[in-house]
Amino acid sequence: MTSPDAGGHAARHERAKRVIPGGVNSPVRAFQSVGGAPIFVKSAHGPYLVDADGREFIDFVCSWGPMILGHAHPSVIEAVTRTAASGTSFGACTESETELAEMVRDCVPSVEKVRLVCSGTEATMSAVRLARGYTGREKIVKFRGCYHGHGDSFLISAGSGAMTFGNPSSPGVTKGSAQDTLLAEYNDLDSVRALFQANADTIAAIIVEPVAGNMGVLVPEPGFLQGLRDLCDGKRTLLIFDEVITGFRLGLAGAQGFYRVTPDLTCLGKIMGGGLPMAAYGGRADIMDMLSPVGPVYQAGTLAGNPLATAAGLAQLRELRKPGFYETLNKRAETWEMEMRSALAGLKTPWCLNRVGSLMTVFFCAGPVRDYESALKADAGLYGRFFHAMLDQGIYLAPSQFEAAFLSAAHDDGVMGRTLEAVRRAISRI
Ligand code: HOZ
Repeated sequence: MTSPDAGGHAARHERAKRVIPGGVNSPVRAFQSVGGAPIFVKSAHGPYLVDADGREFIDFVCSWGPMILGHAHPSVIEAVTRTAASGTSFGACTESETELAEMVRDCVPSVEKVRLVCSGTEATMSAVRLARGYTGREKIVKFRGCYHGHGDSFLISAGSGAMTFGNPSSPGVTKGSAQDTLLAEYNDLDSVRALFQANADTIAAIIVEPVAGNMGVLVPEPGFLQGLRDLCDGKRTLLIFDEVITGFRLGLAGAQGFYRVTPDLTCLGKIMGGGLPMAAYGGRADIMDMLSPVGPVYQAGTLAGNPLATAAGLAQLRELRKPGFYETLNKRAETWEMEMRSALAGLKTPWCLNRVGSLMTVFFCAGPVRDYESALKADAGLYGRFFHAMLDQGIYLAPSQFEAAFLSAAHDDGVMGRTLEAVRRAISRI
């Protein structure tokens, strides 16, 4: 099945493919696992994307998370345009960087010091290098199906596009990198314990998405995150929370506030940049002060703390700090889940819905979906048919089974009502 205006997008995609590998600058955009040509976006406002033919879609991708206020929020746009008029990059210090760092520290209690970078990938790569420098150890533990960006250490049994396209471990990653990454199973503390037993005193860090968001949404089972904390304690192993998705999404203090587990280092991105390239990693001051120029662990960036991204991030975080923001968003997400469950009740084949806060995935398989293996049981072909049945009705979902749906503050009752009607029609067709 293809969307009605696939012709125009197919031509645009063909043109893009002649100069860009696969016609995309990030693989999950390519629609490869759902079929058809990707839509080309011209603009966006509130909960809507507008494609190059002028067709409007309700957007549940929200740029993969950053657009928690909806697209083109007036405060963010005003901050960016005002700042741009004074120059777009200085490669020198600005007070707004300090202000954003202070805001992150004030919101996320485990963060005493923070370094601003430009992408989630940069944040996770740098956090792992810092953990290695701090501990003097080389190995890290990651979980199968978790995705921490495209750094070499992480493209081993990775989620997101790597999982979607069936290349969870990428060629080009050296054997050396691969052997320093130890693989555990999400929600399985015994698998982590076994790695600690077999690799005593060599593990620099455990890195985990506290709520897995890149093999679809997986909920951490009670005791899992605290169990990781306990395993690290006393072993001089650092616990790194990759909160690139959950940071400022589940609340101002992210998943660590939601589940009350304190990591040593935290990686942030997406929401904290208001849709511009901005990310960060931070944590205990004694660890962060190992970074150059204070300490010997090197990490740098010409555009790090860029004034436009900093202004967008500050503007967005100020909105999120207004009283009641998360209560309203999470309440709406709760209603969304209930209504989705009732709409999906008409589906003849098994399904399983996972939600934490305003992140949700419907897996087309019997539940529970709690780890990589159970996520892989989802019927990606059926998801593809559902995706296109929704796209035909003007609803844009993630073009892969193994991603999250994101709700924004702009997804009001009217928008959600239209979406649920579309879900009912879609499941009668697939
Ligand atoms: N799941 C990915 C980020 N968390 C999707 C974005 C991308 O790879 O382009």
